[in-house]
Amino acid sequence: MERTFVMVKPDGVQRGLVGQIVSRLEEKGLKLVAARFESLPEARVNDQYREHLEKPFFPSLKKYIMGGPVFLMVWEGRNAVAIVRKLIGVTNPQEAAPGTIRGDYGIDIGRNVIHASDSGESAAREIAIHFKPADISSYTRIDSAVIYEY
Ligand code: IDP
Ligand code: MG
Repeated sequence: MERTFVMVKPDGVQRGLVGQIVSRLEEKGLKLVAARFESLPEARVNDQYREHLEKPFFPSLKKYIMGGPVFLMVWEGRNAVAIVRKLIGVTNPQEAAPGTIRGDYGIDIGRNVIHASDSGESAAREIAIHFKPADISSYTRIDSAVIYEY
């Protein structure tokens, strides 16, 4: 089983998409193991997006992410990192396939509704930025026996 970090960005929260997004991941069969609603402090935004610190869009990205509360989550499941990246769609919502979260809900690249880790390594790093080990629950979804073949 793998864990991934997912965040509904401020535009997604303000547009009332938290419930839809949680439902899509739940219905896929992934297991929610941690969640928190809060406004991110600057240090954690810099840490979260450290590979983009020098990019020309970073100042606007930071303003966007700090523009309101976000919904932080950890999801668990077999191949969860790759599955969630597929469910959210590519970075630019105009190119994201219909049926994906960005493809269904976004228009501009700088307002793309949701973040999800892009690798197992990023997932571990990003989860540790936002959650303590004790924040993450361990339980069995009652339907896991019919979601997984083995
Ligand atoms: P990702 O979120 O699909 O992993 P990244 O390339 O890691 O995409 O970029 C992180 C975030 O930075 C994007 O989700 C988007 O919010 C923002 N971003 C990326 N490229 C641009 C851009 O060219 N203009 C404005 N914002 C951008
Ligand atoms: Mg990224």
